[in-house]
Parts: sequence; structure tokens; C-alpha cells
Amino acid sequence: MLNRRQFLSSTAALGVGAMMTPTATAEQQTDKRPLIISTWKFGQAANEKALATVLAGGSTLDAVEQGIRVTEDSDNSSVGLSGKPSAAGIAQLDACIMHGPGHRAGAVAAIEGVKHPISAARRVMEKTPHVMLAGDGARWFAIEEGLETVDTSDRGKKAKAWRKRDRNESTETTPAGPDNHDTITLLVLGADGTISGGCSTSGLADKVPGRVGDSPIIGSGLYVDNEVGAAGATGIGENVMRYCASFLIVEFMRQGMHPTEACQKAIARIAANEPKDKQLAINFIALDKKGRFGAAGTDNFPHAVTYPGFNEVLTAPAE
Ligand code: SD4
Repeated sequence: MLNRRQFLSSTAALGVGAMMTPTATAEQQTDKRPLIISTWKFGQAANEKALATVLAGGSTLDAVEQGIRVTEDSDNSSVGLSGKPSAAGIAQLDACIMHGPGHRAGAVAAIEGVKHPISAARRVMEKTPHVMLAGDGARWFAIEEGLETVDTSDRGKKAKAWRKRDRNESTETTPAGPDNHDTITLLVLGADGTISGGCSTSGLADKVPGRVGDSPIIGSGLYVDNEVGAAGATGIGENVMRYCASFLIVEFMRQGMHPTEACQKAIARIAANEPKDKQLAINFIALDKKGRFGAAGTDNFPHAVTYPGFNEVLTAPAE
């Protein structure tokens, strides 16, 4: 159950008229399917594609992949090839996908020059006996699979340019800077109770080449348990992956917590272990098998919620 502050924040984000629309917001629950939740305002376009995919007969897994591809295609600074580069001037992308039935998962980490890392992650899950491929091997696999790639032969030139620049001129080296990180994480609950999820990111801007964040790590940036629900993260991966936060949220939901409460509880657990003045910059979304959904963040956290008849960006107030 939401407290009054959370409820007001959700309804304020909807606008006055929208308070009269099918109000999953009062209880953050709906019996409509598919139910889709994703991170940030840019998640709304991804949700719309995910919804259209299911309505056209696609699976929840198709919905995750097609939805996330929209964000990977869009011109933004934190997902896909338009994402801000690593310290060596090259975008290294992380993504994973998970499908509840069979507890299946696939991931790619620090992959370069691949337009749709989420599709590469799905191929890893479906076409290999492995869960994660990284770096050059992941790129090689994506090329073998015929996925769209771009030329990366200028990486040496880019790295050289980076070494020459005045490093003090960049503010992007601050890991918690406002525009240097974001991730699309998207969760779908289907009509038959199937749950799928995925996430995709370029990670932190100016990261040390080879750095891998939480996003492709099953249990950290994403976790799906078809009996319980799913959770996903965005924010500074180093503050998520040391706590297996998405797994933790699903386990809290297994104990009966509402997804919102489970996300809040994960933040509280992490914050209690970290220095008081540390900027955590972590945000979580979750949904459960009953169609309850929620989010929480250390800052005000916009997230997109979509189901037939409802399509809004809600804001979870800072914890
Ligand atoms: C990472 N979690 O690589 C990602 C970045 C992110 O909002 O989501 N930032 O650490």
C-alpha cells in the first residue's frame, strides 16, 4: 500500500483529469494485461512499442526486445550507440534480458559498435548455452548473428584524441553527474502470468574502458522470477551490483511486500551500509505476479507505466 506522499506524487504526475482515469495509482495495481513498467521518461515510448507488440500477438519477450530497441534507436546520451563514450572515447554498451519461464537469461557486456545490444543479449540466451558474452567476443557473436553493427576501426584515433584532451575541461568524469548515466530497464507482465524483462545502457560516461556496470548482471540490474515478479535498476551501477539489488527486491516481494515497498526497502538496506554523505543515485522499478507495480529512487524518479487504457509517466519521490 502506498503512503499518502507517494500517492500524491503519482497522481500529481498524472494531472488532475487523469485522476479520474483507471486508477491503478491508488493501489498501484491493475488487472489489465500486459502491464509494462520502465525507467525514466524515455521509457514511455518503449512501453508504447512493447504494448503494441503484445497487442499484435507478440510474446512478453518480444515486447521487451522491441520496446528497448526504441530507446536504443533514439538520440539520447545514455542508451545505445548515441550514449556517452568511455574514457577512451568509445561507447561500450551493456544489456541483458530475462524470461520468467525456464528462468532463462542472456547478456552482453562492454560491447562496441552494435546497434541493438538487447537483441544481442536475446540471441545469447536463445542461441548459446551461455548467459553472458563480453567485449570483442560479444561483438564477434553479434556480427555472426547478422545484427546491425557500425565500424569501430577508428577506436585507436578516438583513444589518442582522448589522451590529448584537457581532462579538467570535462565535468562528465563525475560518476554521479546529472546527465552522464541512465538506463532503459523494462518489465512486462503478460495475460498468462508470464514475466519478462530487459535493460540496456551505455553505462557511466567516461568510465574506464572495460568497466561493466550492474545493467547486464542478472540479479543486479535486472531479475525476473516467474512465480513472484520482476525488478530492475538504473543509477550508479557500483551502488547496485554490490547488493544484488534487483534480486533483493524480488525476494522482498516474495515475502509479500508491495513492489514500491520492496524498492524502498532495498534503498534503505543499501543506504544503511554506505557513508551518510555518499551520493548513491540509485533507482528501482518492480512489478509482481498480481499486477502490482511500483518504484523508488534516491532522487525523484520518473518511470513509465503502461497497460491497456493507461500510459503515464509517474514520479516516485526521493527516498
Ligand atoms: C551503470 N546502471 O552502468 C548503469 C547506468 C545507469 O542511470 O543506469 N545510470 O551503472
